[in-house]
Amino acid sequence: MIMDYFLGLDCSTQSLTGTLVDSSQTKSISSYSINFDKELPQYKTQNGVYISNDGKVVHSDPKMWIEALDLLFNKFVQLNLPLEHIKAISGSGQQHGTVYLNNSFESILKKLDSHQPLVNQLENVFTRKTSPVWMDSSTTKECEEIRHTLGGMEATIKLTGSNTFERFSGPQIRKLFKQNYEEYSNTSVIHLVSSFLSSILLGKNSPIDHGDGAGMNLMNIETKQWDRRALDATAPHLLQKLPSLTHSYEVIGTISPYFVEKYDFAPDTLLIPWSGDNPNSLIGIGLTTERKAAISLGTSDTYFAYLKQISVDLSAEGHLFGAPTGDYMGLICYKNGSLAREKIKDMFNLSWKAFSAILRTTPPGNYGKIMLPYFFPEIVPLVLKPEVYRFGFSEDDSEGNVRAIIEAQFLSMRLHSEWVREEPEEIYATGGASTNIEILEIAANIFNTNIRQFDITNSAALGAALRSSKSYYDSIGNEIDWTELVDQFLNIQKSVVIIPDKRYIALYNDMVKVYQKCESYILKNGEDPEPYRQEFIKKYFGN
Ligand code: ADP
Ligand code: XUL
Repeated sequence: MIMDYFLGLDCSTQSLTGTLVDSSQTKSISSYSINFDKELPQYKTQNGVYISNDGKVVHSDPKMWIEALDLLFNKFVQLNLPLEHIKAISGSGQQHGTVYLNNSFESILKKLDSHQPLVNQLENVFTRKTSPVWMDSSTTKECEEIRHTLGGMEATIKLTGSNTFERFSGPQIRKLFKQNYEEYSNTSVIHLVSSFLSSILLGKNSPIDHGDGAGMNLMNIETKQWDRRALDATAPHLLQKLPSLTHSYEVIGTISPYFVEKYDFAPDTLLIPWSGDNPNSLIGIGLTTERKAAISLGTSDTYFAYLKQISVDLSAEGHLFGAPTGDYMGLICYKNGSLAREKIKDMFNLSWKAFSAILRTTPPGNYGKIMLPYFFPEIVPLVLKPEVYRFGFSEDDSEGNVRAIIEAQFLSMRLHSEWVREEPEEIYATGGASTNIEILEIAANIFNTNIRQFDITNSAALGAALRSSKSYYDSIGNEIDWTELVDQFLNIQKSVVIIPDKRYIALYNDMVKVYQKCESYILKNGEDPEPYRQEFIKKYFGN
């Protein structure tokens, strides 16, 4: 039987995953992962990163990512996966992170020796040992400077699809240029995590796709070209240092001989540009039409939706990225996602099972106990100094804390996602925490929308595999429609629909208002939320 295999790789915050799909009649999906902390302990990362300066500076090691790539492919060989039958490969990277390389990068890639590990040969190509990643929030000054040069917030949003954000690549590049001019000028090429790993597979510099390129504050969101004004506002001679931009679905070449010789990939394996994890997830979770949305509960929590047309968030909290289909996606991102949930879980020495049991036995509304969970600096709303605020309960109240963090996360998401939320008929859930049905039940009640849980929780790797299959079939004249393609792979998965409990509609409609009062009291000197919170308690808990 002929099998058409496609590979999607996902270099996320905490792991590298490879998802292999068989696109022929049989249809199958299988996934394998390398966890950075556990399987590459020599890099000494915690949750895949290094955190310093009060949580503001967050970097990772690009050498760890390439070592993980060799490790994952070795695992594939041990498992006897049919690498020689893979027709095309694409990938996914945590967004915004940047990798700084000198002028030997491309020449070394062109003559890689398949008897040596990648990491040994690429040791000296970095002008900066570590890479700032999406959790970094140390560039407030640079954000202000770029925004000011571009004519203010609204002009910046309309030009690049987002306000300037601390973690975005442009402000990060500007920070390097200002703080370490030598490293900046020694840098010949600046890649994103996605285009960096794509280059390794390709054996030369890979382009950046429009999906991930939109997370840099450097790409014109309408023309999808590097924008001269944005480049000039960021750092000198930047155009020379950036790879070209391309559609996410373009074929960019074939796999480098290193991987053919070492792992037995076919020499004509096609490569499709890597994109960001969220654009890939858009495909993996099947959002190729409007009226559906997704929540991704990974290291970051994100809420996103496919958009046919350009639509920006002038309140400046959200982002407009390119979608792999060539259209757009709207997104908001939280830094206090899984790692904040883990903080509470670990604070009370709970397993996920015990954590979920508390969610099952505590009431919606949590007796009016409300948390603002800024364990780490937050993106939405912008909080630079991490601090956790509790209204009506203490730090040692285990039950109160467990429910409060989950309710806070989804109340905030409901509040801040309105610009991208055209009343979705259903919200699809993905990411590591989407296995947790109790968490999804709270989300369903807060959004008052059905939430669908899938058995594949890494939709970014799956999305990359599906993207590579689409480009491959298109390239051989066997065009397949995006929606038809994604539906085939959604339909073979088991999925569970969580239906909101109508008894809590009014409660959460009221609670989101109290939550908003708490947020604006702390962050914007708003009025005291206490009378509203007391009224809420009286109405729903009777004392
Ligand atoms: P990323 O892709 O950003 O590296 P993942 O999507 O793999 O992250 O998610 C990893 C996170 O999933 C872990 O940090 C962990 O907190 C969370 N997780 C795993 N299992 C559960 C569970 N049963 N309940 C809640 N969260 C979970
Ligand atoms: C999105 C964002 C995160 C990262 C890591 O803007 O910063 O979701 O892509 O997953």
